Amino acid sequence: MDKIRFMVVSGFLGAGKTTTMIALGEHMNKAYGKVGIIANDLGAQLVDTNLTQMSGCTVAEIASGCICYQMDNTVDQIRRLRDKHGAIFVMSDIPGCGVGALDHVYHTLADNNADEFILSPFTVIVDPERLRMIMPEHADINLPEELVYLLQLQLEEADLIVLNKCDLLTDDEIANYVRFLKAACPGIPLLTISALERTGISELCDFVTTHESALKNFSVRNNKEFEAAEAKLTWYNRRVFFKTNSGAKIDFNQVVDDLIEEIRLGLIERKRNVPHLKLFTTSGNGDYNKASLIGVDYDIEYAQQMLRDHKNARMIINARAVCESRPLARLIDDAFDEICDKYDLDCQVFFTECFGMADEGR
Ligand SMILES: Nc1nc2c(ncn2[C@@H]2O[C@H](COP(=O)(O)OP(=O)(O)OP(=O)(O)O)[C@@H](O)[C@H]2O)c(=O)[nH]1
Ligand SMILES: [Mg+2]
Repeated sequence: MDKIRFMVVSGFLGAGKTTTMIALGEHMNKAYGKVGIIANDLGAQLVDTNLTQMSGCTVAEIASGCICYQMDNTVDQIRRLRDKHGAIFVMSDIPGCGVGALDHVYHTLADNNADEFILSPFTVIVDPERLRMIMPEHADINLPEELVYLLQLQLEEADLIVLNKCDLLTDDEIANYVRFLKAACPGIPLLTISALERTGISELCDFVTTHESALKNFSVRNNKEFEAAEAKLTWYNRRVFFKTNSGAKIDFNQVVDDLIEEIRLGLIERKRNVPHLKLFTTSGNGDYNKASLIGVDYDIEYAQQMLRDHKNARMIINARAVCESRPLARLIDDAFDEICDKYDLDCQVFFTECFGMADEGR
């Protein structure tokens, strides 16, 4: 049997891992061969899985924990994508606070399954806006020092660095980021793309299908600073069903917008932040809204908005916040109350979980 290629896509919260995997998946399905995507995150009810499925890519989900700690499951999922769906290339992301998959995943596969898998470059997606934190300007983007360290660790781990969101930059700015990354990460290949506008994707495809991981020795086992960075973050996942009490159709784009603004205000009041807040809202008939906020100081970004009014909608909300878990859960509850009053909505909550990485008992 031919070997199958496997690749991990890493990168900071909101850097564009999911958008890049979708862009690459769509391109490779046409230009290279069948691709499978594993959407990996902590907890259940994930916006990214829904978004990736809407793209038409073949998707498997590994929720409830990083692939690093469930290698048997990961290998099973790769084999299933190969055997059931004919995938010749599988990529998986890891949670945006993640570091260590080179050690846990790549080295394990190289040691145990070298006859079955080719390991494509361990690819780290970088958002230029976040990069400013470690550039000479030391931009203060309202995130704690511990997360600055996390970004540095992620860069160190890379076989390939991909500077994303280049559509937001001038040519001079791109050149400046490239200069910085080449000096800060010597010897690590670098590509520039816009996952959103699909530029640089064919070059990325060529690179990851013709190169292999250098399998560097890089580990964060027993790294207390890494644990301290993870401990700053709280994960919040909720799924609800909204229904207008009057039975009238309304614009759920407005509901999403107001809900995010309420959460933003709640976080600002408490001097907290949210490196990535994601909402996926759908009427169930193909019409959907996908919104992201990558910090309280930024505008809301929409990958897609609803095209029509609806009288009900299902919503998944995922927050990866720099905020303690109980106040986060409370402020999101308050935000839901506000929008239910404003739009006269009935809101049935099916699922909520909220946990800190350092919470005892997990
Ligand atoms: N302008 C621009 N925005 C982008 C690009 N790629 C991603 N985004 C936006 O950045 C936000 C985060 O993108 P995601 O793909 O969800 O990022 P992620 O790394 O998967 O996020 P997590 O899984 O939460 O860590 C979304 O609003 C995207 O639409 C890009 O190339 N250009
Ligand atoms: Mg993602």
